[in-house]
Amino acid sequence: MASFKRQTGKKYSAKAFALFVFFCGITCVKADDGYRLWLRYEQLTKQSLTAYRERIKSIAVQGQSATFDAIRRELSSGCAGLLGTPIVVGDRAGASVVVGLPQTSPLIRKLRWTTDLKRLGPEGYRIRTVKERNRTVVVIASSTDVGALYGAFHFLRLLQTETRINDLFIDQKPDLKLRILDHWDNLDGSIERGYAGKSLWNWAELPKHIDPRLIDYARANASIGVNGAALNNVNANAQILTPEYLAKVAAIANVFRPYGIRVYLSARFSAPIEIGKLSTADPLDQTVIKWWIAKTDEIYKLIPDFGGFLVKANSEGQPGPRTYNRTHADGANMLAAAVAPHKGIVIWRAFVYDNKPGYDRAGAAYENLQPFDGKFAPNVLQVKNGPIDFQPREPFHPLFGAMPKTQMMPEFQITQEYLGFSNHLVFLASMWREFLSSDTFTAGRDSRVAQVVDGTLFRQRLTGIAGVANTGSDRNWTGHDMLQANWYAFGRLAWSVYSSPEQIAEEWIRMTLTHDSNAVGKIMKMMLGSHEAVVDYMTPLGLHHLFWGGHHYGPAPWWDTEKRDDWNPVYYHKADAFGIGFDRTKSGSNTVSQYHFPLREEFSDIDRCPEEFLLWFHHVSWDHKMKSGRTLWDELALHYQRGVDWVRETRADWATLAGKIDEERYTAIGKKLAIQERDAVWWRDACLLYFQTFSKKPLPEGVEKPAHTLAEYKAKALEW
Ligand code: GCW
Repeated sequence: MASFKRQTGKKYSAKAFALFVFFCGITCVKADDGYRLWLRYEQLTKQSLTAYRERIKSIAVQGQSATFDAIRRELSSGCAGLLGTPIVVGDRAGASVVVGLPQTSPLIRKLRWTTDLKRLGPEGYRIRTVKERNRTVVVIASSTDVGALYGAFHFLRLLQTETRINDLFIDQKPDLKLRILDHWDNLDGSIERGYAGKSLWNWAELPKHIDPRLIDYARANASIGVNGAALNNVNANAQILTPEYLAKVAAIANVFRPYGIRVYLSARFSAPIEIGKLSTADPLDQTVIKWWIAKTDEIYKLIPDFGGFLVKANSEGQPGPRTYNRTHADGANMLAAAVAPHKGIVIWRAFVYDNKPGYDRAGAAYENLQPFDGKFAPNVLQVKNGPIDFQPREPFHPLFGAMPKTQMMPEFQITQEYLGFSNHLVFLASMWREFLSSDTFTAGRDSRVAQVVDGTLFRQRLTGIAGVANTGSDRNWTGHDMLQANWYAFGRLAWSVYSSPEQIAEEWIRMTLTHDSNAVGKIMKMMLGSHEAVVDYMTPLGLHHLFWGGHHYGPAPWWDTEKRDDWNPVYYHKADAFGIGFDRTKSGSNTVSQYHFPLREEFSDIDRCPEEFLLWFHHVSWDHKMKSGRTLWDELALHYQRGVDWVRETRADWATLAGKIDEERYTAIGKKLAIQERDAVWWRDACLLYFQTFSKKPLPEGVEKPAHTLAEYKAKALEW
């Protein structure tokens, strides 16, 4: 009889070993390094297995293309894994799941869905349970290969989340056309504001060697509907546009194509000088215009479905049309003309803020761009969600709702430059939901940002959204296992701008972490409370930009040494003996006027301004009476404490999940939560000690005594 030996030398029978393995399968959860993201395809729980095995006996994927091959691979590995038994995936009629297009599948043709599928657009799909000659068949249909791929991923998601598939009746199409990840990846492999390792693009080895990881990146994106990737940093290096690099970019595009992902490139405005040897990059200069046309043609020869250019111009030292006394519209339109014959687009960033004495950075993008409403060729203006810069909480950017004749797409930051890098658990869907649900009042009540963005309000043709990626070469992609949820949430919200953070969180947890309902509930609570908590312990009540200069990790509200005022926290909080906050009303910078009536009036009125934005719009006395009846000072201190308390409770909740999640990720997430607690305490203490030098008031009851002195917090940055 076969036997295996333990170190003790004692012998055990194979039967005992089998039993041991069996019980392990029940009681402990297999180690997981997080690489598979939400596409783990681990065997499901017993209840759903029986039903699914009954329903899914064989799968027919009817279509021939690289995309259909991808569908076959995904359904075969997905279903085999989830159902714990190999499933035949072929193209034969009679299968219990059929995937295809009217032109590739006799069954789908017979169902006469062609018109409906057209209506769902090139990326839409239909999933239905239909009766076919006394059999029940799940049909996944689309008018395009990529639509079918999205449908296949949707079907897998239903299984992964253990949803009933007996009577499916699903029609889906994306709310937005462009769903793009912006990578701030440099050509040397580093990532600006990246906290999960190096770039996923291995430029040195490309185009010869294709890292198989690129396929997994594409799969993950396709599974959530992301259909574009801007590969390089917006602080761009013109080298990316040289033939040498374009060949590498083309190799990446070839990997992404079957998954419906187009590549975009950040274009450096001065490229005609740097790599074209011209003496100018003036957008109205004929040689410059010709250079961009030739360059664009060259790109499209290599990459026929190239998405287009993303441009950061005249911002933070980047070159742009203003360098030549031309307008943003001049610059954007020149590039748009070059890509137009190829159906490419130009995404022009609105992150522009010149530093003039006495100005308010929050109003700068509006001042620079709003006057050009209607003057942009069919470009897309990419606007950050808030008027400053990806702060833990900002009011929505006033440009949404102020440029009805311009196509606009929001830019989110999935990577957490100002939210604790890849150390802090912050589920960003809550923040994005808040932004999308904000009412701009631009065409009366209920003119929500989401309606501006999805084109229902101003009928823009090109709709979209971008997110600065949080991915990198770390084995688990995002540094912190839980932050994979933000990549996931970005895609899901981009597909469906009205979906709820609750639904997204639950889906993601069930697909990624556990099916145990009790554990799912606890983790949802953590995720859904996390954004408010980070705002509490970093920048409550409308405070913003209190970050240590340069890296933006820990607090430094005292920071006052940057050459530009608006890079210094003191510029933003303006704490003094009277109070704290930035007056953006008429008595101050008046940038509140960039919002519409009656929101403008509400924000302007210290008594009606939502407290979460109080110090964003007002300079408020320390003694100001808050809604709670407490003074501003006490309330501020209690918010900081509340943020710390939340992290502690979350750690305690996490401790109860031992055994529910595999050991590897359970431990890794636990370690990150410990860092988050250390940091939350540090934020609270550093900020309160510093603000106390102005308020001169004691900490209210319930707020812990700081662990160190202000001098100690000032002496050394919080390390990550
Ligand atoms: O948030 C700021 C970052 C810069 C970034 C810039 C931008 C890519 O600190 O690192 O540059 O925004 O969005 O252009």
